Amino acid sequence: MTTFLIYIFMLPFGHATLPLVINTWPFRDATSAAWSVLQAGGSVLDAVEQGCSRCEVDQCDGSVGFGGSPDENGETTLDAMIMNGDTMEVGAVADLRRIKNAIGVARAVMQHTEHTFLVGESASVFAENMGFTAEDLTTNKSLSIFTQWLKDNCQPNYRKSVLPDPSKNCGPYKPRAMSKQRQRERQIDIHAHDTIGMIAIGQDGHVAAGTSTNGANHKIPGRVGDSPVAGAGAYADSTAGGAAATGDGDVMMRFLPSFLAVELMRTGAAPSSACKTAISRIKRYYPEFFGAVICANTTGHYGAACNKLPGFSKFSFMVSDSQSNIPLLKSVDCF
Ligand code: SD4
Repeated sequence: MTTFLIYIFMLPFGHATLPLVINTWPFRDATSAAWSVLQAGGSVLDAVEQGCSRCEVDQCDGSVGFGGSPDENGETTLDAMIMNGDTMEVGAVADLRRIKNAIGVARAVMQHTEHTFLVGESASVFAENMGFTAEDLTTNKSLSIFTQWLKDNCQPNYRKSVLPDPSKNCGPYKPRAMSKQRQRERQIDIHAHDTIGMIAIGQDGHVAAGTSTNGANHKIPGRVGDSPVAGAGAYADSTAGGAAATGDGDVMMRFLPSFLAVELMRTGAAPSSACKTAISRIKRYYPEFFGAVICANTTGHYGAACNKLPGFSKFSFMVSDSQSNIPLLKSVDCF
């Protein structure tokens, strides 16, 4: 009995049962959609695709998918990726225009090309040729975010070392000498969720992971974040586990946190500690970065970690496994 109790207390965050679906933020319907696919005998890739697609249709929390994060021109563009942890195949798209189902296009890149990553207008043409519907991704909401931003003299924005002073003026901008530049605080909205990252692990240990996002409000046209980059936004390896990240992708992608977390789980680290180490690595250089990582290993243990900031002390994520059979909201204290 004592040994049993000790064992229970030693268990890392989360019980270990397979299959498992875990995703960033409280996007319950996305978890449900992925779980239903697994329950119906579908593959983990289908689960991740369907789960993330739900957010692309429903605009989870009003923030993922079309009608969000208008860029400096007011346009919404999408980034997405999907990874098969059995074969290590990846399909990804970035700066995708006019197509709502970005993760569907990422899956098409994986299944119908020898490539990994398509971007921009050409990715949209590829999608249209593959039968995806072209639609306007602008909504009244994204239009009003954009209009307000113009009224606010294009604040906040991502420019630096340019003229006119980007902290007071709209563009067009020209480069200015680096020496005169004062590092401005990064303007990240920690309440905008923008991104779904999901991991699905089958009964047989097959791991898949994926992401879908509209990126960052007022991004510079052409900007690609971490979400569609394998090892940054998500990573899957059926010999170790899966991970997915959310937050300030411009910073996070420099550290490949999802890859790092999976590699740590391979060496035996518990998922929560793998996630923590991935966050710590970024924190060392960017103590104020906004971000979180979810991790799951092939035995069905899972965990998450986030960087504590004023206004961001807990990170919420969703889990579905055979113990609960319905999506459960979990949260972790940031550190
Ligand atoms: C990006 N990582 O494009 C995404 C944004 C995000 O919560 O995750 N927001 O930088």
